[in-house]
Formats: sequence, C-alpha cells, structure tokens
Amino acid sequence: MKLYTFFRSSASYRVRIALNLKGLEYEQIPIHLRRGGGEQLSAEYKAINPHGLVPTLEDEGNRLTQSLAIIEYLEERYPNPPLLPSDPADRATVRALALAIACEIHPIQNLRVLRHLRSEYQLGEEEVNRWARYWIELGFSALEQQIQSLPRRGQFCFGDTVSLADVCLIPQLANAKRFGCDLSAYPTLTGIEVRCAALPAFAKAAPEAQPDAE
Ligand SMILES: N[C@@H](CCC(=O)N[C@@H](CS)C(=O)NCC(=O)O)C(=O)O
Repeated sequence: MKLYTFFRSSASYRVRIALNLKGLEYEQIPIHLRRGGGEQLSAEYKAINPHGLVPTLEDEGNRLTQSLAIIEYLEERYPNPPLLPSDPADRATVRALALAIACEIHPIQNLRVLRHLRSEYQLGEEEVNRWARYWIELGFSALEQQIQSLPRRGQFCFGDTVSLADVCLIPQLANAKRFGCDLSAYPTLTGIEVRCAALPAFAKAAPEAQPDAE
C-alpha cells in the first residue's frame, strides 16, 4: 500500500491512524504542501489526484482519494478491528461525529482556503488565524456538548472503543493547537485526546513522528 501524505495534513493523519489501528503496512510518499508553492498542485501529483489534495491511497491497483472514503474502504476490506459499531444507529452517530469534523470544520480552515483569504482579500496572518480559530471553536463547542450528552459516554468519542470519530478528532485537535485555539473549554475532547495519545496507533501517526516531519 502507498499513501501520498504530508506530515502536518490532518486528512492524511486520519488515514495514518486508521492504517495503524488495522495493523496495515504502508509506504509513505511525501507531498510537501508548501514547498515550491505546493507539490500537491504539480501536474505530476494532479495526474494522481486531480483535486490537488492529500491523502491518496493506492492499494492493489486501486487509487483512492478522500480520507473518509479511504477509511471506509479499509473498514470494508480489512474489517478488524472495526472502526464503526455494529448497530445502525450507533454507526450513524459515529459517522455524524466524524463528518462534523471532516465536512463542517476542516474544509474552511484548509490551507487553500486560508491562502485565498490572504491573496484575494488581503487578510493578514493574525486575521487568517482568527478565521481558522472561529470555525474550529464553533465546531468544537457543538462536539463537546454532543459527545458529553451521548448515552454511550465513555473513554473515547463513542463509548469505550476507538472509532472513526476519534480518528477524525485527534488530527483536528492538532490543527486547533497550531492556530492557537484555547482548548480549556473542551475538557471532554482533550480528555479523549490524552487517552488516544497513549495508544501506539495514534502515537505512530502523529505529525512529529513522520519521516517528512520538519
Ligand atoms: N476532504 C478531504 C480533504 C483533503 C485536504 O483538504 N487535504 C489538505 C491537507 S489536510 C490538502 O491537501 N491541502 C492542500 C491545499 O489546500 O492546497 C479528505 O478528507 O481527504
């Protein structure tokens, strides 16, 4: 398996965690998102992923994009350990937590959006960071409340088993710290982070543990 990845990319981080949780070996192909204006925008990489985004996973002749589609593929192809619960309503809840991060929070603080704010609207560094913090904190407030009030409250986002929701939450918390969010308002989320960080699959996937880390 080959993963096109960037150490600091939170979408790549999700896939690295999932691969590690499932005990799958993979080769990393680093795509530097800043060097030379961004290697993700090169014709060579766009021939692999026309969206110019990481991650991309290659497995058995399949070329897959979109981190959640990749993780659902891994879940179906390599079901153990499962990252989704068996009950349909529980699965929908876990997916909803994951999508709240992957669809509502992450896309509006993504590199290309922030670049556009700088180049097109002349926002300065502090304003851009404030933008990112605003959307992350809005999403985190809702997630904190949602997870706290789940009937299946436990050690992780959903009960006592690691799921797709944790796989999305931990990388988003890393982004939040980079933008200087005050995380003290989210004790449930940061408690889950501490417990995930103690698991080798998460530790091995962390940005600072990657071969392309700076
Ligand atoms: N929804 C996509 C998001 C992918 C994405 O936004 N990747 C970011 C890194 S986390 C990226 O490649 N950004 C490059 C850019 O903005 O130019 C997924 O989940 O895979």
